[in-house]
Amino acid sequence: MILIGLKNCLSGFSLAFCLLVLYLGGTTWVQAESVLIEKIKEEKVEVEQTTGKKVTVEIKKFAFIPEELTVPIGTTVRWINAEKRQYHSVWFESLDKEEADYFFPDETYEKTFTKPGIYHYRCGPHERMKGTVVVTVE
Ligand SMILES: [Cu+2]
Repeated sequence: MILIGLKNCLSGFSLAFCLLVLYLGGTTWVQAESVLIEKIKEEKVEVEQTTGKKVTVEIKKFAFIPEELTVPIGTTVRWINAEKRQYHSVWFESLDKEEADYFFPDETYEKTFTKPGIYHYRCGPHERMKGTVVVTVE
């Protein structure tokens, strides 16, 4: 294939020019292939989303337990308010400008993480209550 291209090309141009053209053509093909591979990976990630597991974070004595959590992509995190009387919220300030709704003892809040990253959150009414969810690709 390359030899045929080289032969055709050589009929009118210098060898160096022809090799350059063939090289650039090859590079473009490699780039197209890597884009395709990325696309396949993305599709795989979508499949994983539907098979996501659930992880629970407890809210007790004005703290998120565990405070930091690492989960694979597609996981649904469920916060349960385990206080006796106190309401709280789970507010991802960088994702939502509007403060999240409060939830009361024995109530839950859920969020499914579909993109890898480090997600910091806090409780709306209690600024000192902070937590982090780290979402990994696998
Ligand atoms: Cu709170």
